Amino acid sequence: MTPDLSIVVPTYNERDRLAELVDAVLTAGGRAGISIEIVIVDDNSPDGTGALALELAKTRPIQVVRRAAKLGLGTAVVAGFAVATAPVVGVMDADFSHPPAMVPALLAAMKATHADVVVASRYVPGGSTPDWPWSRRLLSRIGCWLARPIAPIRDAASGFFVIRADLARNVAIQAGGFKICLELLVRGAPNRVVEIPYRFDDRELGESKMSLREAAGYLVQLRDLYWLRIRQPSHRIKHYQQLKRPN
Ligand SMILES: Nc1nc2c(ncn2[C@@H]2O[C@H](COP(=O)(O)OP(=O)(O)OP(=O)(O)O)[C@@H](O)[C@H]2O)c(=O)[nH]1
Ligand SMILES: [Mg+2]
Repeated sequence: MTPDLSIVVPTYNERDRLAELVDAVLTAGGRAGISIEIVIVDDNSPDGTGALALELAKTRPIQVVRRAAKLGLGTAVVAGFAVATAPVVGVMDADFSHPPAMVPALLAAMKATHADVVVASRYVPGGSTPDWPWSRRLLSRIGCWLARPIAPIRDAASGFFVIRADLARNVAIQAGGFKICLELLVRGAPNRVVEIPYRFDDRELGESKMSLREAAGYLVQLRDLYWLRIRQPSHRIKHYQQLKRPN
């Protein structure tokens, strides 16, 4: 039977909490009456996450994609979308930054609003990043603000979203485009996009892993996407809506 939603979880050294995450997502789906397939994409994690994922897949609706080396978050998501079987696909982190209980709400919002993409957002009213130091908040805000002219949503750098599977697969995501949501919004130009607030819970307090290299990669991605928009000015999101935090 086709699941309602395939959620891609890229993993690199996530052994400690992966089983807990999988159960939390599936339980949330069960409560909401939706069937969820989880697609774990592991990049040969040294801690054995891949083997654990295969073990979990024996008894749960999980597909496992194992890649030979750490090839990056962006390409992991694309690999997950490629094998997903549901008509709607999504992405979330494995480290509980993204609340598993929100997953059904994203799908429900998609159904209710006929959206093509629903983005869980830190930056619409009700969203937050309570554990972050001001420096990380500032950098993240600047990053999202820089994307506003090409993707008029508040949290274009979000790593937690759902999208129509056909749309996701139609977009040729560039290798460097590690902010996958932004890549899909600009290259895919979905008709209707909705944002829902959520609270981002950091796995570690304080320290940001944001490196200069990541920041430079993001600027390159932005440059490419701005260029695309200049060449195809009408290729853009038509309808945008913010929703309230689900109860
Ligand atoms: N398959 C795969 N997954 C990755 C890779 N890099 C990160 N991930 C996973 O992608 C998700 C997000 O990565 P994180 O390391 O949490 O990134 P972050 O949230 O910016 O950093 P933290 O502040 O440490 O949480 C997690 O589930 C990671 O395990 C990669 O190269 N390959
Ligand atoms: Mg994280």
